[in-house]
Amino acid sequence: MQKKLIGLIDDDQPVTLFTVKNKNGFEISCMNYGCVITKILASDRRGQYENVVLGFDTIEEYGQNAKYLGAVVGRVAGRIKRGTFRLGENVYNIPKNEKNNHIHGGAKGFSHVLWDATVLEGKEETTIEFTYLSEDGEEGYPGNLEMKVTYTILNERDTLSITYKGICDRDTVVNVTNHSYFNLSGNLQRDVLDHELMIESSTYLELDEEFLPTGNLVPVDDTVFDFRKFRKIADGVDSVHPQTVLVGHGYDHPFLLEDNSGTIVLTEKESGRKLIVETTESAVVLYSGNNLAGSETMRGEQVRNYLGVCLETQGPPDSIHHPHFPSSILLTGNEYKSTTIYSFEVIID
Ligand code: G6D
Repeated sequence: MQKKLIGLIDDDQPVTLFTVKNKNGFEISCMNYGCVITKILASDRRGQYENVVLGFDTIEEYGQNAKYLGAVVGRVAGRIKRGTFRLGENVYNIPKNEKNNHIHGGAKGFSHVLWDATVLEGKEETTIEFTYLSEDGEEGYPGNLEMKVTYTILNERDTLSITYKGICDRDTVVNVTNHSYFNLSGNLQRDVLDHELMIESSTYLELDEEFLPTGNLVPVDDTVFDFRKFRKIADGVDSVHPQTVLVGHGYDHPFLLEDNSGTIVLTEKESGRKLIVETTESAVVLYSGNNLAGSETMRGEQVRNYLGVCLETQGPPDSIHHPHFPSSILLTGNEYKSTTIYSFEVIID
C-alpha cells in the first residue's frame, strides 16, 4: 500500500492518495477527499491492466467535481423533491442545489469533505477505513451521524468491497452510494455505448421532467429497460422511449432489486473485461453519462457524453416522499449498513 499527500483542496484541505495493488496487478487508488476512487486498474483478456474508471488529471478538478466522479455521495444520494421533508413531527429544509430540488447530499455532502482514514493491511486483504462525523444540522439534516466507509481489496481476487455504516443520535435519513463512472475499454479507448449490461430487475422507477421519481413502478417487459438479458447501453441512447429521451437520450433511472440480492454484470467484448456487482441494496441507479460533456478534460481528452456508466447501488431516490418505496429513514441508535462488491473478471469466450 502506498500513501502520499497529493495537495490541498480549497486551499486548506490536505488530500492523501492511497494506492493498493494486489498480487495480480489489480490496483485501486482513492483519496480521503470524498472517499473518491480515482483509478481502478483491471485486466483485459490479455492480462493488460488498464484504468476502468473516469478520473481527473488534477486535484483542483476534484475540488469542483460537479459530476461526482468516483465520490461517495450522501447523506442522501439522488434527488429530494423541493429540498424539504417531514420526519415525525419535524419538517426539515435542505439545500436546493439543483434548481428547485436537493441532490446528492447538498453543496458539500459527503463527496466534497475530508474524511479521516486508516489503513488495515492483512495477508488476505487490505482495507482503507474512512470515517466522518456529519454533525447535527449539516446540510440541514438532523442528528449527529457517524459514518464509516471501508474499501477492501482482496489480495488473491480482483475484487473491491465497499461497506457503508452509520449511526445517528436522532431519527434521520441516510442513503449512500459510490458514484464511480465505469469504462471497461481501458484508459478511455472507447465510450460505453457498446458495453453490455445485465441487471436482475423487473421494475424501474418512472421519472418526471425534473428527474424525480413519479412514484410509478414500471415493468421493464418489452422495453429497452429490460436488462434481464444482456443489452447494449446504446439501445437506450438510440431509443425513442419517452423516458430515455427525457433524461437526455440514455438512462438515468433507478431499478428495483428484488430481495436486495440483485446481481449486475457489465461487459465489454472488445477488451473482454467483465464487472460483476453484488449488493445488499434495494435499488441501483443506472446513469449512462448522458450529461457528462463539459469543459473538463481527462488524459488530455475533452469529456464527452457516454464516456462512463454509473451503477449507483442505493435505496430508491426521494423515498422520503414515497412511503411505498424501501425506506431511507434511520431511527435513533439503529445501524445503517450497506455492502456492494465489485469483482473484475474477463469474459470466457
Ligand atoms: C445528472 O441526472 C444525473 C444524475 O443522476 C447524476 O448523478 C449527476 O448528473 C452527476 O444530474
